[in-house]
Amino acid sequence: WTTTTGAAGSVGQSKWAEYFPDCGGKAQSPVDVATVQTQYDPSLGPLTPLGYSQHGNKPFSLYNNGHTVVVPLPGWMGLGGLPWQFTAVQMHLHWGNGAPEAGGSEHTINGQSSAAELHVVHYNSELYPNMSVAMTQQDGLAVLGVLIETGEEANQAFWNILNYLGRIRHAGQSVSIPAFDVQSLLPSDLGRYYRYNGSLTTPPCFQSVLWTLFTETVKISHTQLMKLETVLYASKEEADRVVMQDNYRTPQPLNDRTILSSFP
Ligand code: SG4
Ligand code: ZN
Repeated sequence: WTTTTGAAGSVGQSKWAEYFPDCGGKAQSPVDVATVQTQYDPSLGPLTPLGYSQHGNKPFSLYNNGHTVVVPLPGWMGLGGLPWQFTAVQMHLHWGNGAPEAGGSEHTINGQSSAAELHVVHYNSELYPNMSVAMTQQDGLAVLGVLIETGEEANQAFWNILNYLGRIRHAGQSVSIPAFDVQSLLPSDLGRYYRYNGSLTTPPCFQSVLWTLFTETVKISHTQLMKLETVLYASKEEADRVVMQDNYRTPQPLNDRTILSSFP
């Protein structure tokens, strides 16, 4: 028996604020980027992933947390080019429902969704001792957002994750996978991006995230997208196979925020 659920499913996102007040706040994520309303900030230099390509000899792990597939990152990975030093924590993905042309990204550009979105989560290790403390602080987190589109060719870097989804079909499962170059998942141009202050896109929706959304998208093949959108279940029991789909939040009001761009 197969059912589907998603961010728009039974525990609908419109109800999040009843249980998690921050989800109803004024600086929520994701947002739509209306490009004509963004403001160029010449002080926004290129971001520099630190140690992303250095994976040592320990394997990575991959787990299904019932909402997405998560890859915890080793503590030596960080991010340069921000006002503080940030340490990588984990990366995960958001996607749609397998229908052709259906969106799956959280951020949209001029109202357009992309097929999926990769998030690399970091915490401010200069000011805070760990992720749990940092996520409650206004300047605690930095998340990189990468929009994913489909193209003709398979993206070899993404096979490092997608190849193993069949081993973590059920919520709660995890698998050890060969370590790989995390930077290979990112676009090549890390100098062109949008920047704004926002939140975690899932409850508790803490407004603690300095968001970076790269303008360059990365491409994966249709086959790769289908794998992402159909292999995982949001459920624990083999008996109820709730396909993990549409695990994205829809764009939230910008309110009085301005989205900056790193380019004119
Ligand atoms: C996903 O549910 C991740 O699984 C969560 O990570 C993550 O929470 C949450 O999204 C929100 O992150 O970049 N989309 S987001 O704003 O990183 C955190 C885990 O549960 C706190 C490990
Ligand atoms: Zn996310």
